[in-house]
Amino acid sequence: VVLTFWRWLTSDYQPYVTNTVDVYNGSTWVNLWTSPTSPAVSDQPTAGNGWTLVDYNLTPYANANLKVRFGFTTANGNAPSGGWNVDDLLIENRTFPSDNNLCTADTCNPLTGGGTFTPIALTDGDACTTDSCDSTRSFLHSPVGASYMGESFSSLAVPTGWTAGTEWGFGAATASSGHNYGNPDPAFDFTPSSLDNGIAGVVIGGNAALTTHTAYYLTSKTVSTSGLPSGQKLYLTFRRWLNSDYSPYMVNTVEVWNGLAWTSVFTSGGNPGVQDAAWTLQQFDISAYKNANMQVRWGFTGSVNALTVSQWNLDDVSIQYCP
Ligand SMILES: [Ca+2]
Ligand SMILES: [Ca+2]
Repeated sequence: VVLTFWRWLTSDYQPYVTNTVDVYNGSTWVNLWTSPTSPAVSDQPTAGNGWTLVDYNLTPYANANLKVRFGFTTANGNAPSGGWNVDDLLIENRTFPSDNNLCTADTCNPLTGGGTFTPIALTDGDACTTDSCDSTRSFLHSPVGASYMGESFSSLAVPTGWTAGTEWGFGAATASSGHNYGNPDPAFDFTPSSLDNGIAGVVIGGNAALTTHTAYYLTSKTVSTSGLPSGQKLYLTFRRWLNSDYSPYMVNTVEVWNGLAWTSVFTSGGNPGVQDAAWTLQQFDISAYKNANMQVRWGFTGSVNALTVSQWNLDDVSIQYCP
């Protein structure tokens, strides 16, 4: 069973506008397609117009009351530019081409019936991991070198050895609202193929309190990295989704315990503040700080005069060496 329609869609990207195509499977709506965080959807004129032929395999959802719907959301007051146009919608019984490989995206050309099998992008953008895909479409990002610490926050509770200061917590990623600067907290974690959605963050699903304070810290467990082979590089890697006022209203830091003192590897600066709208890869060479009691901490200061912001979200923290 194949859904085919012609689409002419021009739209801002997430989180400003989210476009969806859903199918009703008899008991609930199932998402077939969600427009990306980047780039924006812009069906370009080809052959004289911008109509784009798209199709989806509905076979897994076949039922006595099948229907489809098209949706869009808006946020931050941004209106969709143009938005949806749909024509010649067709749901038909047709053999859908498949290469039986879950690591490729299968599409069908309704004009020819032929299939196109496009490998799904695997990379996580981290040169210190090898990226692979297995038959269940589980994306695996394995450290190239030895890993001293790997934390995906899947327990939704305080990981052993970690400590959370005021406003810091652990749990399932939850979209926030009510901020007046930057972007909301993410609705999903970063960890590939995880269903737990576990992250660490400052008021997960909400905004930092408007109080004046010195840094509140999230502090990792202690690991010994003194065995790092001479000449090898040691990296602190994590995913960041941070939205913050700028200095002096709010200062964000990442520090590493070098055995004697906390050493700064990141300090946020002046205007503009950090405004992440996606999980961003953060990687720091901490080879110089290897020691028997290495720790990492993330901090933020606050002010009664600060803007209302969603603040730190963290996922997939690792300390590893990458030859
Ligand atoms: Ca996670
Ligand atoms: Ca938050």
